[in-house]
Amino acid sequence: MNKFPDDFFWGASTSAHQVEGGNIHNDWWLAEQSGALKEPSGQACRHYELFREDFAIAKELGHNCHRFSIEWSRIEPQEGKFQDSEIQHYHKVITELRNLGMEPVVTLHHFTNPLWFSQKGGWTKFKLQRYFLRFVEKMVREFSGEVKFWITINEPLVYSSHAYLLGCWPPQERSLLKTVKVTLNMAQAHIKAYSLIHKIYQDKALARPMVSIAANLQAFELCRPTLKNKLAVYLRHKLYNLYFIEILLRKKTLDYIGVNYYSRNLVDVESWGIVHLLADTCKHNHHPLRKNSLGWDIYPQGLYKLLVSLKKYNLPVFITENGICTEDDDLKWDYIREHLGQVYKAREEGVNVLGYIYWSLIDNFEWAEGFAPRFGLVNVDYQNQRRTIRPSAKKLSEVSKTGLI
Ligand code: GCO
Repeated sequence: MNKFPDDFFWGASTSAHQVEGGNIHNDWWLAEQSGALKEPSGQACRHYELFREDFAIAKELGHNCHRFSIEWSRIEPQEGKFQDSEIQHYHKVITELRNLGMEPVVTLHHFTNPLWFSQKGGWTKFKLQRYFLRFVEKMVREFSGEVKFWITINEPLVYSSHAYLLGCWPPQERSLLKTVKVTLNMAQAHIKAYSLIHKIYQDKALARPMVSIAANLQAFELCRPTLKNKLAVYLRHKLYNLYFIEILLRKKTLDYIGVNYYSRNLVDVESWGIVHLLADTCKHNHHPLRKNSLGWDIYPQGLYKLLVSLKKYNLPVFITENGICTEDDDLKWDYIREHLGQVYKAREEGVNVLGYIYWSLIDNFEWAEGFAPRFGLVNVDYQNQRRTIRPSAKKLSEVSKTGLI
């Protein structure tokens, strides 16, 4: 049997809008009310009230860390009007985690924006970054004594492409120019936030924090070994996986690399055009794999390959998300076990992986897909908000408690 080190982090993740319920002051809520999305988030998992119960479950499962996000639109529902009661709420959240012996990993932007911010133009406008930075400064001054691990922005490229290129998330636009602007503005915002966060810790004579983003990495694989496909795999890995990280690395603004990994992208390009090179995938079910309930390929080896490809940056890596939506709990356990095997293998190869955070602790609101996909370690019955721990969660908990796989 293989053993992870005793100080390895084991945990699960959530994000505010997906679990809390009642986040009425953000851009998602508005889009949900307009009927433009599959279903509204509504009360979601009522985690805002039930966080203590949910954390007690995580504790029982042997977790020693927990990732969650602070909802900016709760803290600042109107421009410049900061809500002390909401700040106090997140103090309670963090205190509860600390009391249970779980290291908080705190995300500052997880896809949602305060409505006032998005109505001014949101991330498309360079100048508006200052509002995000003001929020970051406030949060970090508030929570620096209790938090070591920060994630400034979750999956910036997923956000910019879904909201501004594919048009499936608010504000549902289709503009390449805006997509590029949003991506670069988010990179700039992270770079400034990084210095800001470090400065606050220095001023307060606190130990150095660990600051990163959560980068969505995909395994780009060849369907057929043609020249077009090889070029496409190379370009996509560079552009979608590494480009953003490398901007931040050049400015020395990553203390670790947060990795969100789910699936494979099977590259098969029809013609030489740039759009084809950047987007075409195999449509013929060549090299079939097991799939999650959203049809994403299950490809554990991809995680190993990606982790090894990050080795050259010489930074610790934190798996900040990895998970599967499925009704088949045996498949869920296979997914987790096999991915952990790949993490172990990458560690053997010298990749300094600090921890593994499963997505998600509880079933939740999967954005444009609504509540149907079941990613949770814990089943949520949305009729009565009852939580039921899945057998796969108990198996993972054995690993978390012993380190053995
Ligand atoms: C993301 C987000 C999560 C998702 C999860 C499953 O990666 O898109 O961080 O909010 O719910 O990844 O798709």
